[in-house]
Amino acid sequence: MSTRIKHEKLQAFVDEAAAMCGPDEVYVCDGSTGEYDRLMALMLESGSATPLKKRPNSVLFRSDPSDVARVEDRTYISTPDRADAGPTNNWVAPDELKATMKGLYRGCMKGRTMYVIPFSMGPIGSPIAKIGIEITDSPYVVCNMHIMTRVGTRVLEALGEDGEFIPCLHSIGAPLEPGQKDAAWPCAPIEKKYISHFPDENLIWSYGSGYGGNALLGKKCLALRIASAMARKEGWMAEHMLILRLTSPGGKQYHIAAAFPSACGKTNLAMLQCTVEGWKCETVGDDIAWMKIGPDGRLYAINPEAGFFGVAPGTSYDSNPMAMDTLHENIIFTNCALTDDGDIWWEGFDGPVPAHAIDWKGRDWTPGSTEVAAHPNARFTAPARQCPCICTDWEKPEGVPIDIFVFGGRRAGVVPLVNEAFSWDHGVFLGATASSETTAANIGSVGDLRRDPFAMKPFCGYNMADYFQHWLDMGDRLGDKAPRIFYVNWFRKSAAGKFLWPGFGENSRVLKWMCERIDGRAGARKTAIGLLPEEGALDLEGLDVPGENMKEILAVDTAAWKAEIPSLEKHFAQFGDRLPPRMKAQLEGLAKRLG
Ligand code: OXD
Ligand code: MN
Repeated sequence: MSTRIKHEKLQAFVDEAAAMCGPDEVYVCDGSTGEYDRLMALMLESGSATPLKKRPNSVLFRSDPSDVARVEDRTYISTPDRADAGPTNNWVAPDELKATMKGLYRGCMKGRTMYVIPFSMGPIGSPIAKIGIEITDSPYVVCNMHIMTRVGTRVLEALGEDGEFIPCLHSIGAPLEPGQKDAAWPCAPIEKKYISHFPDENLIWSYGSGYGGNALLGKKCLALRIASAMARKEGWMAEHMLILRLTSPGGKQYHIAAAFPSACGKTNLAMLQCTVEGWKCETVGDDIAWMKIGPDGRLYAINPEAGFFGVAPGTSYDSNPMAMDTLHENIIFTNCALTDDGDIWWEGFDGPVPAHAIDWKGRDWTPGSTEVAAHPNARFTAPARQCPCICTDWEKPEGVPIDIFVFGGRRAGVVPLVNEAFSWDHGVFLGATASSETTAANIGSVGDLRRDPFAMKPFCGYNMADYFQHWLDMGDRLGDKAPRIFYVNWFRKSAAGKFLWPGFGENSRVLKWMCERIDGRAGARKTAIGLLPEEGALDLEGLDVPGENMKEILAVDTAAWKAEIPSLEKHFAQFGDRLPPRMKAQLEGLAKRLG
């Protein structure tokens, strides 16, 4: 039985969507386990989900091969003035985009149920949380939202009769005629997919895709694109950042928020297993941080999500044991391979490669095949509470106080292992110029250098130059309570192409140095690009990295940095006179220091 709505504006949103999309039925989600089980049973019965014998209450989905990832070139920030979306976003005028999408939405839910999902980003009642309502015709989306967010009646109760909510309309764009057999993964063709954001109205319209961030609208659409625009107006921050707590042997806690582009090991860092004696790491979040200034003037962060939507390939007991131990039960896997004994598998999984599997397209697969068994963007949807190293305070309504911001990227050369910013403005400059080499997970040729400011390029819901200014404004407000800013590169290689730093758990040594910097206990040497660990300041006890590697990885190659200047200038030039003068001054300062 559908839950009753007592909120006039919400009822109007539901009625309008139903009139436009024409579903057979409307169902308001209560968020119960029974509801999840019922919907999953329907999908198991129809064959769109496959049960996994080896993992209780876990299933595998295979998406349509055309619907496997976020579609950045079909993603729009639709503001009345194009300049407000900025040079890094796709733009169509709101009237035009709405007219096109209304044409697609008309009758698009025929033959289907329209689900109304009340969800909270952040613990219900947290002063940092926000409520959204997702309307969708996909039961897969409902079940994923059950894991990724807090959903149901308790959210409706928090909303009351006139609370604020962010309307999110989603359709897979595949109406069913009477008697028509449904596809295992219904969706619309690529040219009909639209992931649209109207920041002036706090409104999200998504059409044509059932996958990940295109369809689970609480994540990238609400918690980053719309929230970043709201945060600017309201004076807080919505960032593409993991949050972790590090505890020293003496019991002192440090909270770190870190931003990295895709495929730079964000989930691995969030679930780090410290190799330095006596230090402990706990996970607060692996993808998104919402931060507000607290009564004491410090910056407090919550993880607005309740689950992990992690990339499966490459995840193993070697790379991320905590993630592996999160995945034993209650998981939705998408586009992984299926083994003959009823388990999932992907490239990089522990143990022997199975002699036979069913690949993500549902075909027989054997080792040596020219194709991968799991799609490179195959995912697990996992409840965060199942993570063995989830922080005891991960749902604390007021959040955790952030001490340190880290930016980074994947660079084979030039950028050293770690670098501390001279000042807040310099730290904002490091974030604004963050760069990474493309991997197989990105479009374009592997190894191309891309600027991905604050790892927010695909997620900033307004003009990126205004976003830099918002960071500067937040720093002005935080003053001496502002977190310290660092930049890392775990991926530097030797001339022979070998990684110089072991990474993974050993990264805790670098985080320890940052904590000691905060406490004024670790030394740094001043270089043209920032403050680097002085000789002996990094704790390398028990680590088998040759001295010459350490020297190379902490070297500042002035000529190579000078050669970066034109690319930095070009990057900033795209923002024209909207670029904050303080950013321009930082670039000039760097050029001057390099001589
Ligand atoms: C993600 C991403 O899925 O950043 O988190 O693409
Ligand atoms: Mn992400």
